Amino acid sequence: MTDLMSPQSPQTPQSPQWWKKPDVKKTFILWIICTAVIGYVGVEFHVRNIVAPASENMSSIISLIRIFTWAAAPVAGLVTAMCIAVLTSGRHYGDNPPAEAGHEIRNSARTSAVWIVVSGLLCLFALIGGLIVLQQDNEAVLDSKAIQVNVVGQQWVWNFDYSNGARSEDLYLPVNQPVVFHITSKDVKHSFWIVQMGVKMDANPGYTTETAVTPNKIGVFDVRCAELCGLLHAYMQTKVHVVSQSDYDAWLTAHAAMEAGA
Ligand SMILES: [Cu+2]
Repeated sequence: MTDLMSPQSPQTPQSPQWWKKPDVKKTFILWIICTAVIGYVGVEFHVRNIVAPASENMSSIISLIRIFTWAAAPVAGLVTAMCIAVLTSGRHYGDNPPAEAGHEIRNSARTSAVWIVVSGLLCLFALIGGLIVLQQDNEAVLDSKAIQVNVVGQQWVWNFDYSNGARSEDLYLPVNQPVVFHITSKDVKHSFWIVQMGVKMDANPGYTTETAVTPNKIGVFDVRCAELCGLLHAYMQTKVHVVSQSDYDAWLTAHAAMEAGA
């Protein structure tokens, strides 16, 4: 175990093994406590304040945030525990080094290797978990039966065009039907965001981006712009009405007739 110590400060035979040292024990106990507190607070106060999901995508995103919060908690917990341990013990005043210096781990190849491998695995876990959830959004883009809606952002409104000619500044969608959004902008960059459905996609001038979702709850939800786009960006919002298939059909027919008559 002496390889975890600095080569310049070999242990005397009387020294306890490193994990038996009081400051290591203290840090370990603080680590457990900090991890539990950070994980609990992160999940309870952050994840539970996220809006109620109105699509499978949003449910997956919330689960993912919960898992990531607990995966990150031991890392944040260890850093916090070490800070508390260092600030509360072994404080030294004066010009000379403290008598018991020699706990440094920076020269330990094993500690560095463990930390690099653990960090790498956590990053890989976050990447793969994120990609799996993102992929769920994109599956509906390939669904040939999906409803197609053109979304146009401009300072500072959203416009929605349907394939039968209906147009609206409010979005209407039937429940449990996949929808593909073809998103663009007339002026500057915007970001099309359906808060409760986990949909957020850039709206770029001269370019069409696509994303998809299947709303799974009847109700009225929020559409916002998520990209600072000018003076009234904060007011660039509207509603999405998720309704039954028959209500949707009636709305769509009526709005197409209105446009044809206009
Ligand atoms: Cu905006």
